[in-house]
Amino acid sequence: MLAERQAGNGVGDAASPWDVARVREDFPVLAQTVNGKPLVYLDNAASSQVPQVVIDRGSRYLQEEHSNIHRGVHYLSQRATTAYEGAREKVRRFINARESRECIFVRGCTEGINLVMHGYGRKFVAAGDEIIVSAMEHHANIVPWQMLCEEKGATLRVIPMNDAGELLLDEYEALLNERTKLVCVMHVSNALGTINPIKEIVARAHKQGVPVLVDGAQGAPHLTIDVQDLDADFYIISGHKMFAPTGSGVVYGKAELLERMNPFLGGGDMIRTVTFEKTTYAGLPNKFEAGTPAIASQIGLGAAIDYLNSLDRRAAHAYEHELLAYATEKLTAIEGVRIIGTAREKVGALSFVIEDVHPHDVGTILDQEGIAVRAGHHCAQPVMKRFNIPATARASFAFYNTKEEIDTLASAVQKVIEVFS
Ligand code: C6P
Repeated sequence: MLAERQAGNGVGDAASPWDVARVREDFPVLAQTVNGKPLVYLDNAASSQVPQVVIDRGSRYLQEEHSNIHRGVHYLSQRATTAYEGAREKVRRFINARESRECIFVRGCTEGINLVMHGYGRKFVAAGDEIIVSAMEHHANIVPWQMLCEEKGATLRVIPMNDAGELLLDEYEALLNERTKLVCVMHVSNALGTINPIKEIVARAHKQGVPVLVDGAQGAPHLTIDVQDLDADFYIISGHKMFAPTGSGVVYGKAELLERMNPFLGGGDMIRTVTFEKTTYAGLPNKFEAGTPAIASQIGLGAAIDYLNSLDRRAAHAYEHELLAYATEKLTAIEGVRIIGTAREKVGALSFVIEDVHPHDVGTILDQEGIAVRAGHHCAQPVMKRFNIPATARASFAFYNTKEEIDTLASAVQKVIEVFS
């Protein structure tokens, strides 16, 4: 049941009213027509939209502050550095990390997971070791670990899931052993919408002394994240899925782990001293931020966090749950539609297939109606294989979507069925 929420999953229970019409005014992109119809943007799991305040913050940086950080004594460089480091502190508070140096800026979740693979995995994983991932992972949380296993002669183990798209925790427990070096699990599934019981997953791994990486790409936009409460060792975020520009993202890592890791990229700004004989590295977080970073994007992420903090986030989360429940009810009622992913704990994404219609055709017809959904395997091919389907159509929601938009989606899905019948 969507209403039955697990303790510690970060979903709000607030019942305070959500003024969606007001919130929509913050997102200029939503007020347009596509193919002559009002845009219905239901592809938020791929990239969410950006509010005007974030756009304005990016413009102000480019108009008044654009400069390189950490390098100049001049006025602009200092302003840019202050804004960039200010964004890091905003991230720290947003996820409740102990220290801002535990928040490493990266371009997104894919880069973040690769950073941990190179920095932690290549140093601490050896032949015969095991890494555990789950059956519902995005390719970004499979492929880097597979590459590492191939390089080191280690083995990838997979936590299976049931037909609803829920991980089997007893099977997970049975996979943990003295060879396990890392557990890598997503917080929320982009393909199924499942909210995984991360606190429990972390606790079971820690009992065996195994660190846990959480792919938070779909968790951070919909749940309240407290990395200390979850006790996650790494928590990875993509900014463009939480109302910030592309090119922004974060690797949270516990300081003691980050300090023991190797750097990822080598170059400027991540060093203390360089000679041809030897380089010594800077402290956290600079050790992991070689070269000029995406300054404008990360400042934008800081502005997106300010924006989120200006909202009643418990009400936003509750409203998103309401949308998902409403959409589930509407689509389930249509004959020929099957929902893929029926976990008790879900947020954000609703995947579905229509009998005898390829999801790409669904996506194309919906687009003609001005509705943006994603059709495909969602970079989760093993999930498609598990459910024995080539692909799904996926509607994914944000707090600016409306029940009227879901009605439009349901009518368009009905139309698709008529076209193909
Ligand atoms: N999922 C989707 O439409 P990047 O692309 O690096 O910002 O994020 C990768 C990523 C990692 N983990 C999860 C759970 C994700 O959902 C994504 C991105 C998008 O579902 C694009 S494939």
